[in-house]
Amino acid sequence: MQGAMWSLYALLCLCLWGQCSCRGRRTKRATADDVQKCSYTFMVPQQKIKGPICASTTGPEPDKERVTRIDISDVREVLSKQRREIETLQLVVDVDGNLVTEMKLLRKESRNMNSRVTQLYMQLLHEIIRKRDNSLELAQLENRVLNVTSEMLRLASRYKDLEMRFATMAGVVNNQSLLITALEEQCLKTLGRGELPASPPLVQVVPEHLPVNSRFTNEIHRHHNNRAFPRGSRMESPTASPYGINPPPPQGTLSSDGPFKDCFKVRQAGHSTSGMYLLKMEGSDRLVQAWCEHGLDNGGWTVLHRRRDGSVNFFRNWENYKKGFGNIDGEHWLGLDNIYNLGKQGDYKLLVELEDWTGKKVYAEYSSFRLEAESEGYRLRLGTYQGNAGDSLTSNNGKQFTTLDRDKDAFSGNCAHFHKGGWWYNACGQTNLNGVWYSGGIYRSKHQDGIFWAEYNGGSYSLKTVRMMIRPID
Ligand SMILES: [Ca+2]
Repeated sequence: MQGAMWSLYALLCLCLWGQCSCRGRRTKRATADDVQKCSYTFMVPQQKIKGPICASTTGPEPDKERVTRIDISDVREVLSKQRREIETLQLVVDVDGNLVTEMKLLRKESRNMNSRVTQLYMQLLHEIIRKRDNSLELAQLENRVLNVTSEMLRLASRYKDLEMRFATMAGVVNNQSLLITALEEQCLKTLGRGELPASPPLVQVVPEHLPVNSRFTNEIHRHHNNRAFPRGSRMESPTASPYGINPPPPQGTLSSDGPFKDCFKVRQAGHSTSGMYLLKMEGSDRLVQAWCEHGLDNGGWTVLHRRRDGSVNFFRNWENYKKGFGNIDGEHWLGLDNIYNLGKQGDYKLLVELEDWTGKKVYAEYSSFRLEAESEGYRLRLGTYQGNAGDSLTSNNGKQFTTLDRDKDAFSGNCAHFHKGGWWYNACGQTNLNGVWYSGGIYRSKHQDGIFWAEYNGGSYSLKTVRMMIRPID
């Protein structure tokens, strides 16, 4: 069946092809030699033919212009060959394109490499320069090390010399210490004393009731030995006295009247204002400034001594205590000579006014008061006591005045040295009103050198203010 179909198919194709070629020849022959009978050659399959069959009687004639299968096959072969060549050429072109791209990449990479090489070269140069600089710096450091080493050697040499000198000096000091010790022993033997003087006995009087508002402090507000006086202070020099014949102008109020015999005469003259007045005692040609207290007990009190703020140094020598020192309107000491001259004029009584750190004031009054002459060491002569402060001064009655440079007390040593003042010391006594002004009341010191009145608060309580003043006996 299938073979029959293929035979029919081939016949149809040949028939169609024959018509076309016949028609083409017929067209050409119609123009050349008019009519020429068309002949066809059919290849009849072996199957049974059921339709008309056209058969050529003359057979095909060779046509030189006719394209044969062979030609087509040749052309196709040529085309195929050319196609293969084209494909080959295309492959070659593609390969060349790849090579060009690769070349471009290689050139780019080459440029990058050149740039990188240049950079590395610059880095290398920089490194070389830096190393050269480091070498210079290293050389400088080596020089400095050498210099320092040299200096160290020199200092070591000097240190060694100093050590030798120190050893020599230490030997000298040791010899001097031995010599000083021997001299001290020799001095003590010469003076007939086998040992240094002991401290005076402490005042044992201890009050039952201390002031409740006392500030318990060890602070030395203004110590006599080391305090510095401010510039412009009216503090007098240790040997100067403000109570000479021609005293300097006073700093406070000074009456133009006078001079007076004493402050009681000032009061009698009608002056009722406390302040500085000019006095001139009988038997003396010296004018003396003094503070007259008229606000206490009808006034007329001549102030001999005043402490109130520690502004004046009371650790002074004999000459100072004789002539007086300090500020009349502040802390001062009127002077032993002036006190002596005052007492010579009549019968005076003494009032001692004490104030503690609570503001409480007490007093001790003595019915009579006078001093003996300088030749007697300004010996103290007191009457009987009355008052509310307690009697701490009677133990000093009949005693000469003692200063650091004139020891007249009953103690083996110098009471002025221990109590840091000047006073009619006994051995050494119950009072020290010219001692160190301590702030706050209770003070601590190796020796009792504060301003104390033993019957009032004891020897370890330094009073805040103190005044000693005299007035004729009523
Ligand atoms: Ca003595």
